[in-house]
Amino acid sequence: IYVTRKCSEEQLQPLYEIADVEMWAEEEKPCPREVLLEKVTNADALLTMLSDSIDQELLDKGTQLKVVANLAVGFDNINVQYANEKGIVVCNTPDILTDTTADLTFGLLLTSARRLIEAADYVKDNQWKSWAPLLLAGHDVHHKTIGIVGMGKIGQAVAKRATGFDMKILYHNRTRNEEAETTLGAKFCRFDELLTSSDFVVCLAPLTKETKNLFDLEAFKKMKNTGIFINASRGAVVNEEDLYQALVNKEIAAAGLDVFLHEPIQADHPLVGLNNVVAFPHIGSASLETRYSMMNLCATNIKAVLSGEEPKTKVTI
Ligand code: 8YV
Repeated sequence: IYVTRKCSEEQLQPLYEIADVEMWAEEEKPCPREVLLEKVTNADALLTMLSDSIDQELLDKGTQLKVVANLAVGFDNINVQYANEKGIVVCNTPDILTDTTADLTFGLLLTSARRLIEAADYVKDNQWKSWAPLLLAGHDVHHKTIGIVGMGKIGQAVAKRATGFDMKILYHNRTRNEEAETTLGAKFCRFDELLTSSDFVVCLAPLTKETKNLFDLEAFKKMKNTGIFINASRGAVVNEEDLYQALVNKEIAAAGLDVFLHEPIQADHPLVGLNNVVAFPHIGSASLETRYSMMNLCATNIKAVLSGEEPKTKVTI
């Protein structure tokens, strides 16, 4: 079993019980592609992360590969169809990260709206000399309209948090989410209607052919000038150059981003330089409790497949 990032050995214990486990141990550097291409040749299982591209070339080299367990709910880094054609099972980690990711998403929204990072830096940088009525004044969150694009489990958990702030909830999704409508009062609407009517546009849609570059300049221009864009799904749903233009030209007021097109980004990334951008290093599911559960679920899934059993959370497309 090859594990492409340093994981907790305690959480991977189920794997140590059944096979030889090898792990990429350098924390500062992701497993290089050439290493993965070599390791897959005699691996029965891979435990992978989002930045590992599990494509046709790699799957062809894995002649004894039976299972790929991704430490994520998303699986856009894996050619699932090709894996399945080859009889390789793909697993992910849904459900257990829903609330943690929703907490972070709502936190990012609050942080962006109330300028919390700027405020904390203001004190740390010893700039607080006086008080003025509009000093670090942001935007209210309560009683505003949140528009959620992608009303899956995480979207719904964000909507639930929004009810606590007495927000009006709009959503756009491939299919209607009856539960969100009946229990949370969320209102389904067209994408452009959501953009024009929301104070906060929150993207939680998975990356697919349909959602790639969904948020372009045209979309940002439809948003309110006071609107705040939050992205906690995948960087590629956004055209980053268009987002930059929209922020610089004040088409929208601010953005809170946990995800980027090419991760990790560097501090000189144009979006990071903007005062009205809060950038996080893709930490949606990064609580200790949840990351331990995710590692454990990956291990349990791999163990199940290698023992000829059905894994708990298999990806089906
Ligand atoms: C991942 C994520 O855990 O679950 C997802 O889809 O984006 C994160 O929670 C993280 O990116 C590591 O792969």
